[in-house]
Amino acid sequence: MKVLTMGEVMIQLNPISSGPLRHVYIFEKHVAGSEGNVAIGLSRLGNDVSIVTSVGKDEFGKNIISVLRSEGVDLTYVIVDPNHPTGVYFIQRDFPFPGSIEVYYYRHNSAMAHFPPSYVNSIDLGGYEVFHISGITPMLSSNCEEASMKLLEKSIQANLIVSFDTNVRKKIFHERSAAILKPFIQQAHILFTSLQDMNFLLDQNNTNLEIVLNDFMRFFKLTDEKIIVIKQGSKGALVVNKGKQYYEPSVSVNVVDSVGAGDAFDAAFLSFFLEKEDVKIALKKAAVAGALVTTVRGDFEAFPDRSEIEKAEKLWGGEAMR
Ligand code: KDG
Repeated sequence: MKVLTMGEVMIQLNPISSGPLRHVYIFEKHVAGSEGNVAIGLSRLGNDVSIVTSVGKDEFGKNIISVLRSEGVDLTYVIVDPNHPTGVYFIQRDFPFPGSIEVYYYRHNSAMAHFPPSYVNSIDLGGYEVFHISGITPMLSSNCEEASMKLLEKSIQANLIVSFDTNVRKKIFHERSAAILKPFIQQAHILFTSLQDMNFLLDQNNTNLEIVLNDFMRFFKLTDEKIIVIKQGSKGALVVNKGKQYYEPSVSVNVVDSVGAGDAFDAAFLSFFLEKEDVKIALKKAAVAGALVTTVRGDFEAFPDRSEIEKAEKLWGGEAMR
């Protein structure tokens, strides 16, 4: 399957200790960013993936390019911007309370934030079957909003399957986010979301998933043709399509770093669903991939290939996977 994705790939500074960042002294450097994580996951599963992104003409940009290249992601549409730096973000863990995870972005002036919308005209969609993007990209800047909207329209015109993850990130989302993301939510064939994301976009806080999903579908005028994948972290995942519901519990593992699990889930679900058109198989593989990436630091490092997913399924098998 040939997939195009668009998003910011950043350098992640991942602390090796917990607590407030002012007292963290040692960070591990990783390459991260939602759509880049999905691209790497899809590539490890044997798909041809290209990413549309922009990095700075700096050491971090070189780092990102070499990681994407070594992971087999096509770099035809990667801009190297001499005037703006590669985006960076830090993770803070277990502060102000145990279990909390907060991210601190240094990306408002990044190369990706300055992505030129006119560049989309030069993207040749010939041969691509799928376009994947998340709500993060249109929210990065007005340039990114315009560019991602143009690429969405171009993908629809070229009859690509559109995959969209709402991916709400409270630090960059705002009161206009629902309006900006509306065309993506409405035109996606496959929509990944969560209870929290739907609540945020509806500007409400309701814990009843069924009610929230109904409200969400009504608000965005979604028909039941859409494949809606609701990720619920350790509570599993639910797919709703044509009046049917499919549920898959999560796999219980020792979580070392949960950041990136949702992207791994998306990549595996997309790859297996579009290959076999079987929601149940795709959900099982996605649950395994999502769990495995949480077992080591970084967003994508532990993303499994096909044989590793099979091994994990055999090892954990049946009830042990619950
Ligand atoms: O899904 C993981 C991403 O959230 C992380 O890598 C950083 O892309 C990122 C973002 O914008 O928060």
